[in-house]
Amino acid sequence: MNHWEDFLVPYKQAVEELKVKFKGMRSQFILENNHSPIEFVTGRVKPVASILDKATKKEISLDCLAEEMQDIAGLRMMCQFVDDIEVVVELMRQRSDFRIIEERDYIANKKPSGYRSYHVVIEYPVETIQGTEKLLVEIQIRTLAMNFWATIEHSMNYKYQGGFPEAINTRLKRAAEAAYQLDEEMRQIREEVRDAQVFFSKNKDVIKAQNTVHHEIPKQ
Ligand code: 0O2
Ligand code: 0O2
Repeated sequence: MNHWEDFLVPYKQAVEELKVKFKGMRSQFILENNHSPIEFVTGRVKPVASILDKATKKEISLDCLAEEMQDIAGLRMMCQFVDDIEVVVELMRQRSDFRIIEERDYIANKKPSGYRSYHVVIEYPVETIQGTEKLLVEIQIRTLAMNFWATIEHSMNYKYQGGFPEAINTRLKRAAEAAYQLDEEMRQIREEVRDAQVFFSKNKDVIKAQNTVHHEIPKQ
């Protein structure tokens, strides 16, 4: 095993464990016929090339990565409604299996790019054969609309390497405003949507069966 693989093993474990835990929270809400504030969860370990890029940009020495780079392990929780985000953060504050180190509210204070999301950095203990390792993990909590905007803007950043032409910049800011408006619209009809989510989760199998066409086997 090379040095990077060794270094990243506990981060992979942290991402996998936390995905199970957060998906478990969703399942529990659904089992109890309640609206789940978590729609879906994704996670990743930052690729080595991105770690090196960020270390250079932020002048982080490679010996200090574990203490100074907070998103080597990263999770995202997507929510239907802006109000769900606070519910998820509160659930996180109450947990005893990790400790919140920092919260960054880019919803109340959106970034100049138009980016909105709630970031929570936690210290998460991973059990390894060498003992307990406490790692920093960054969790981004955002609505589906915020995620739509951020995903597209992020991939465009790769193309333009951070320097968008003015026309695109203006359109991205307008799109961020549209995503904000979409969240506001959804807030107004959330009770309807919440009922539909509970109904759908409960009756998924029945609905699927109703929509399945059964073909008879032709007689010989
Ligand atoms: P299901 O029930 O199959 O959807 P994984 O290893 O697959 O658990 P990972 O590696 O993070 O998770 O995969 P990925 O591709 O990032 O996606 C994680 C989960 O998010 C997957 O669900 C995707 O189906 C789900 N997902 C991704 N995009 C969307 C989206 O736009 N809407 C919704 N509702 N779900 C999305 P699972 O865990 O495989 O379960
Ligand atoms: P990845 O894995 O490519 O997503 P920074 O100084 O902004 O690099 P900092 O201060 O450590 O980072 O943390 P911050 O700003 O709270 O979070 C950085 C992460 O938030 C980024 O990770 C993105 O995932 C997301 N983010 C922040 N600003 C924007 C933005 O304007 N657009 C989009 N699409 N995402 C943003 P990385 O480093 O890009 O890693």
